[in-house]
Amino acid sequence: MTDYEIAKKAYAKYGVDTDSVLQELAEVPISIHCWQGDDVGGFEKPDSALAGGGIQATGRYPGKAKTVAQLRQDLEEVFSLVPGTNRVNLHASYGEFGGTFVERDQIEEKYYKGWVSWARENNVKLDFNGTFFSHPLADDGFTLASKDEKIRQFWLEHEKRCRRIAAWIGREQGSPCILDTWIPDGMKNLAVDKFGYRSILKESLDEIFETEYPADQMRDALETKLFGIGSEAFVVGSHEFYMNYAARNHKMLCLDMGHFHTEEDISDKLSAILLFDDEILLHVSRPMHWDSDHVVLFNDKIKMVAEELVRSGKLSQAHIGMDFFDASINRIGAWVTGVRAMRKALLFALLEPINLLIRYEETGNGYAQMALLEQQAVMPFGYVWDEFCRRNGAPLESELIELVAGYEKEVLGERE
Ligand code: RNT
Ligand code: ZN
Repeated sequence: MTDYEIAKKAYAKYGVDTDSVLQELAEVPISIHCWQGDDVGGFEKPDSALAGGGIQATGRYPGKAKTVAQLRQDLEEVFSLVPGTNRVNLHASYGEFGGTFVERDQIEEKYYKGWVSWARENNVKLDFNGTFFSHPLADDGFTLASKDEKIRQFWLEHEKRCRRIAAWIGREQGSPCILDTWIPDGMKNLAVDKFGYRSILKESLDEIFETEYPADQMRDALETKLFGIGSEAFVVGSHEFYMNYAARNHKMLCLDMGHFHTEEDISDKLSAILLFDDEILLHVSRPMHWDSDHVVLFNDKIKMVAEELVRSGKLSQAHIGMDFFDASINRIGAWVTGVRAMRKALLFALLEPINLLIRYEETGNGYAQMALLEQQAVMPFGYVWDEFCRRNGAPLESELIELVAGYEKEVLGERE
């Protein structure tokens, strides 16, 4: 018997069919964020770098992608190292601007044409994000909620164009492009007119969503946040703000795992939100003490999120996007480990004997429910994961270090 056959038998004892789980898992899309490859720099200027907005990439590991071509090459390497269906999540600042500076309120479809063709060649679909940071007009901490009408108009125009571009991408690729909107708006010190700023943001959103796009072209997600560096005292787009806005306006919420109090259980929010909203976008991240955007690992928090999506039967209504950026280690390795961790968590969740667990729970057999959950950790999960990698043409866990080192030597090492 092969390792996989042993595992298949072990799970079958609990009524879980590993073959059909592997099939289902392969089809769940994970949207790979482009910004792990260049520390959220983008390509607006030759020396574009992440600035402001309360997010930070730390580290100076060599080999970062400095051109669109390099970033694509790195993403292709990532595709070869992660099993399952991938999408790619682009930020507006990653357009191909052809050597000239294009203001954010002037972006157009044509700057993303190259990405659409590249995505087609690589058999991936694209998602999109407006870029509301690393810009002088975001420097005073407000964009769509700004009391400066000129600043607000600038960002309104940016967002309207992002939605139009997302819809165009969706049409081109025959799959809805998820547009995530995260704005940094907030205050470092005491905020007095909170109601005023939130009213302005609501007004801006209402204006933005006046234009409707078909759901098979693009869908909007609004990303909530607790605080950022420089917005410790007040964030306009808080969880409550967007949760209400999304539910009343049929928009999606984006829950970033780093955007809550560190002890909050993100997984517990899903059933409450998905009961009222049709869909959700996740930004899967690993906050360490704060919204630090560490590489996602196969840990309890991520397993709990995956379990909740599977147990609730809402997996297909969740759009899974990754959001982390670590500049202190090999960036390809960081990407690969994070995306594979998410995929592993989904596999772990799909392998649970859910019906049996529910039966124990319903019949008041709390101990059996607990013991069966505990048993999941010692089931031959690794054999099933290896088989998934094999079936999807990706390397095994044990092969990764060498492959990432090889790419570093051959490709990253050649970049100055
Ligand atoms: C910031 C948000 C946002 C960004 C990306 C780059 O706190 O998480 O999603 O990380 O847009
Ligand atoms: Zn995020």
